[in-house]
Amino acid sequence: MQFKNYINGKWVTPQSEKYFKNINPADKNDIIGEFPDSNNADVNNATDAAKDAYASWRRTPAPKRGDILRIAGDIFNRRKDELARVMTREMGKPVFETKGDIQEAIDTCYYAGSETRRLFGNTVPSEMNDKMNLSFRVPIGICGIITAWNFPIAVPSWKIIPALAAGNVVVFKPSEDSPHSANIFAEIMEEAGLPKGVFNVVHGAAEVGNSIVEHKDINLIGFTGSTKTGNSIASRCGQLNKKVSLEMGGKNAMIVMDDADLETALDGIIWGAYGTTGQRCTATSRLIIHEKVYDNFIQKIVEKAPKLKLGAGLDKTTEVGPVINQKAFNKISNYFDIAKSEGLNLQFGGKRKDSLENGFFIEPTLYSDVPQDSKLFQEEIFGPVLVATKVSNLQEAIDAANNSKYGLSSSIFTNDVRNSWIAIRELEAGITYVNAPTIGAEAHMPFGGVKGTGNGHREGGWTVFDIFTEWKTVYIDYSGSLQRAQIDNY
Ligand code: UN1
Repeated sequence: MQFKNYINGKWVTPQSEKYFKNINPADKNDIIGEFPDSNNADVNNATDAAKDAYASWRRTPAPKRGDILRIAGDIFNRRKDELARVMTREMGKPVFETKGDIQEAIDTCYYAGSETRRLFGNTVPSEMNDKMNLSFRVPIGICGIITAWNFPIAVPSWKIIPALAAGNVVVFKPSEDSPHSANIFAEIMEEAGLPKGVFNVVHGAAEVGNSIVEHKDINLIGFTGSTKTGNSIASRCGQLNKKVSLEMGGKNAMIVMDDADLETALDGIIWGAYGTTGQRCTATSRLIIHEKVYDNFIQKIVEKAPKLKLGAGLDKTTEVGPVINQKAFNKISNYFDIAKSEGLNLQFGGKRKDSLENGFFIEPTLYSDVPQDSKLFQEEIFGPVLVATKVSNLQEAIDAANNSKYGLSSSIFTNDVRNSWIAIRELEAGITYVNAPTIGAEAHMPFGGVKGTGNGHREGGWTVFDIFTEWKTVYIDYSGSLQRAQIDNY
């Protein structure tokens, strides 16, 4: 089956007349369909449509925009089961996880939809008599949204829904690994009543991404993906004077202190490290354990993790799905070779799942006693690979956690209130969990990271509007004569 782009409220074939194949990562022989391998002309068409639509969308009363977004939330809810299966088929994670992915979008629709009745500004006294100062949020214009495949609905929704709530219009380039989910996203926005041209989907690869970044009418780029691509987009946006928000890699650490509840910490590490097959930017990929409980805790993981059931996400009994594609499979396998050459201590895994040869299946993996200068301790692997390190006190644990170029999420398991507050204060990360793994962000809270993870922005919650709006400052003088600021009043 051939799928189309969604431009100006219509499903259209690409100007390029080229297509790429999307396959099921759990079964390479299952072809989901062909999607447009679009070009510059397709991006131009989408941007022209968005530009036309912007004129009236930005003037639509914000609460009316919110009404449409809340209806979109209702439709995501109605289509949850069906969309979850589509998403699982194209990106692999089990259906209970893809349902959670959609739930984040539902939450975002309801939250951002109701935020349109606030979008508060500030009213401030003037320095002068008979004058009032105020400031309020205004939209930015056309937003180019470029996202990854690991949360095909949730992550785009974190950007697209608040962008629209604030009165912007969108040109969306989904990942080539999750294009079908993006088309259903567009169907839902259309059914919710979004006017034509306000939201457009252009499928494709780097050419589409580059055209979006370069387009003179696109005012903002919202990007989630690799650090390498994000950095190059940001430098180009710097030259073009475009606003850019980046959400890139993570190498998130979980600390387990000697006073921790080890059974909860065990459940936490299994979910944090191997849930979504480790393919979350928030995945728990480093485990830092107090020496007093180190051997015991490693042993608990060794007993539990290898029993996780690998398989196709559409199978109800599956706990861990495949990795996304051949490239990811090769990249992760290469880390197993690096681990061998570094002489790392393999506890389990470290190889493909041979019995599931039709898909990209990799066994959950644990290396213990991993030195902090190991590539596996430092680099984002984006797979079911966990490294563990031993420390002798809280300060060493925090130093180990902070020994990373990334700073997205972090976690500490402890029952000591002092340990937890010191960790909250000292961990260099945008997010810190106490007694929970590094995953599980909620849609109404700020989401993002420090250091190599981002560029200072926070999606989610109220802070996302700092990305998708500008401030308009207004001075209203009702004195009836000219009052010169800083001169006549001093
Ligand atoms: C991501 O990996 O890009 O907190 C987002 C979590 C999810 C979102 C992850 N709610 O892990």
